[in-house]
Amino acid sequence: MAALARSALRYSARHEAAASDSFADHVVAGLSDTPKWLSAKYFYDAAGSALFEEITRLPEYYPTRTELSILTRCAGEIAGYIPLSSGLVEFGTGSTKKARILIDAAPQLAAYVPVDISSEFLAQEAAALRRDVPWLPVLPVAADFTRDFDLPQQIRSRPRVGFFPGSTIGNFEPEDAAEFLRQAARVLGQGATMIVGVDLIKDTAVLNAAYNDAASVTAQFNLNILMRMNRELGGNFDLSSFRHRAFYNIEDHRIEMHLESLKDQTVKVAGRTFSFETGETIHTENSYKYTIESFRALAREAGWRWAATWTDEKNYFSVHALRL
Ligand code: AVJ
Repeated sequence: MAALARSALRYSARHEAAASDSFADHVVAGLSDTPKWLSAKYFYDAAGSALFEEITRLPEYYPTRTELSILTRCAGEIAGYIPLSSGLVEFGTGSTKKARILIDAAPQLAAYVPVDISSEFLAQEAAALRRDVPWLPVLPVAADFTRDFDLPQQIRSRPRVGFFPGSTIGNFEPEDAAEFLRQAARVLGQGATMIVGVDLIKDTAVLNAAYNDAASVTAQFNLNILMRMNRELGGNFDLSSFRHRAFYNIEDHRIEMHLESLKDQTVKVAGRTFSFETGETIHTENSYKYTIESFRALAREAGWRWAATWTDEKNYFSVHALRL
């Protein structure tokens, strides 16, 4: 995950329509609504990105280590879906850790194109990768990966492989996830391949534990958005009068994260005043979980043909290869 801002993740079509691109407008739109909401993309300021890195190392948070184990164990097979002289396009590259596993297994790659909204972070990651993998042209693109963007000239005439790890797709509403896959198809073009990491539906206790860790790092990560509003938007949120809540919503197949007000209170932020009742929440994140079948159906609906799926022995996480 990026050390700086994460690329834009649309929380839902409704929210997107209500909120403009600025953090202040977003906060005013989200906190004026009933129920209140904020987009998960605003978690990732410098402090939030560091907290997310900490989350990925928690014993309860299985997704990152499980996906890394799948990529490592299956790299050879996955590389079989990467055509000769193709360009690997990573959507929303934070760290290049996962891409490096594919790159090491796919010497047939002609270029690596990390796409991220944070150009500064991209430049750092690109420089480090060029040092470590001197044979591979690294062509970073600073763009919002949820919007159409132009691929570098150098890979336009080559086969293209999209890479979207981390179950970041789970932050989208399912309709928006399908729209993202359609957009990726447009950007990558005919004949493209897509490799996507998707967290799977599993025992509710395992899911709940992953977002309610004993060390409360996820709670800090969630509460950090209040700190960010205080710092960047002149807010006066009292962090001790809100608490982290996360639970698996079985009907909607998603983890929901909320910040719950522990008392009746008013808060000033972005030049406005918002009131909270005791128990009222700000809905800060959805993290959708899929079955292998439900993800294949989503991909199919978005115009992709399923090609292969890799999982771990507990079926906690999945990596899919799709073809256009
Ligand atoms: C980065 C969206 C995949 O949903 O598991 C981790 C973010 N939120 N703990 C996830 C997150 C709380 C994470 N994703």
